[in-house]
Amino acid sequence: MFTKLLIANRGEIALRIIRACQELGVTTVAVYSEADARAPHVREADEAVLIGPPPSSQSYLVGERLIEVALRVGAEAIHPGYGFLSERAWFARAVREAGLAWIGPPAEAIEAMGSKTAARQLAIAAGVPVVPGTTEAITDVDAAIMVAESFGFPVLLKAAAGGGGKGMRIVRAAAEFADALASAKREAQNAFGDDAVYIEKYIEGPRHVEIQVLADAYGHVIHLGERECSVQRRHQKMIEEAPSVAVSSELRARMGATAVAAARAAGYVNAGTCEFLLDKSGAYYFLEMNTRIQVEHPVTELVTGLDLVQWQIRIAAGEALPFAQKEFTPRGWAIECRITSEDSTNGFLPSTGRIEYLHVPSGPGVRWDSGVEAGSEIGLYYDPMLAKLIVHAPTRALAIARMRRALLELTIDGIETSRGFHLRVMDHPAFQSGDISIQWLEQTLPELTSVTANRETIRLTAIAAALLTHEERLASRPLAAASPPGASSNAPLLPVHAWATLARREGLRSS
Ligand code: MV4
Repeated sequence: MFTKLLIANRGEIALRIIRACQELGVTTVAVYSEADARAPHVREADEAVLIGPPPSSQSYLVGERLIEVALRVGAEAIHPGYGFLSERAWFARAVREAGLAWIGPPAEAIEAMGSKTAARQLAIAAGVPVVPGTTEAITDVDAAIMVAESFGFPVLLKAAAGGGGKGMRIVRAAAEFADALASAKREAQNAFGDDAVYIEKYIEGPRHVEIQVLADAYGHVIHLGERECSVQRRHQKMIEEAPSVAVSSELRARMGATAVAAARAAGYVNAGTCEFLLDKSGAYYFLEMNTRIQVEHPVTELVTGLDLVQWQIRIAAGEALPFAQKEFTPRGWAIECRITSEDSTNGFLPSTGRIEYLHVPSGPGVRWDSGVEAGSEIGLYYDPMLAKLIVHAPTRALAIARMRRALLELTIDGIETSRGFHLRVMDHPAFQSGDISIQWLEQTLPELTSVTANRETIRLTAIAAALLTHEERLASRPLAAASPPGASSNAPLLPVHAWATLARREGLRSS
């Protein structure tokens, strides 16, 4: 095992890696930008090194500096987390060439999966089902329209260098093709510096289901079942779960074998994820492979009992996987909500400020993976995800009830967060039935985000706000039971501080 590891990341994933290292007996080195000098990951690591100004282009993305720091402090390995440099093949290669271990797959596997057309070719060669389409970039518009007509509109134009939905255009008829192609190419060029675009048949209303794989350096490749990630907004996942209501044990075995075949074909080592579209008929199509640890890895950890981040480090240190595929069947149900500093009642506008008060939920089956604490300043330099709230319970219905309970326990004061949005999703009948597709969230957003949707909440928060003012007036006196103004005479009485707590939970201040 390594004795010292450098974490080239920040926030919750840096803390997640620190926890894994502490249990493995590995010394940790954090890096941080000037904006993160007081961040929890800096304090929790054994050592921390300042790497530059707040913009990530001058700090967390400066690969050469990170390698230089790792060598200077005597680290033997670099864990990139997710985002930042985690899927840059050149960085993985530079880390290896500096004599350091890379906690991730070989640079060649990152490269192969980074090009969507190369990944499709590799998948096809391995017998992995892909969406009907081309594996070559479009060079001639008329020829491309002929191809589109051969499998029928609607088709989807995708950037070869893409991922994450950038450079994607749905084309519903031949007449729209040329304009859509021009704008897809423009967007791909701006986003990736590569304007290559190819064609896929557009699958309507599918689910996004992904399979977690683990591969060691000795040819053992296993899958750990699926995650359901259909609750997305603008290609940002909001809620993930494991398993998926749409995946039977028979389908899990088939999709799992497919993911293992794709990983083998790419020469994959370490943790990775194969993304699939699962359509209403139960057919599935490989989309791409994510060559990093993913944000949503905890739901798989909870239903398999494995520590995926520890396994990433063990695999990089040369340990062999001691498991057989048949040891894994998901146990119970896990759900994750991404708690972001976004105002869901205001178009998910990023919210900034200081976290004035934080109450973290706990109790049976609750996990809180966070990068922030009371006093943290939330700015605009980095991703708005503050924390992940993850629950585990015996069944999906119990997991939803547990998530609802945990969200009600959570209090974050000082900034707007996605907490209220997640509560409304947990309460939605379609989410509860599991009858959702990748289109569900954006179609349902108006009912999930309108403030007027819940008159009872408004009534209660107005009462609570009034009582907070009252509480301040009575600050020096003992708190007695008080009835909310305007409440009927047989309304239950609550002590003033209970209403104040309610007000805090709704993010209200006494003003
Ligand atoms: C698709 C698709 C429908 N048909 N490909 C979005 C990002 C990238 N990873 C692939 N994406 C999609 N590819 C075909 N042929 C629909 C999407 C898609 C999507 C996929 C997963 C989760 C959310 C999504 C939201 C919109 C579109």
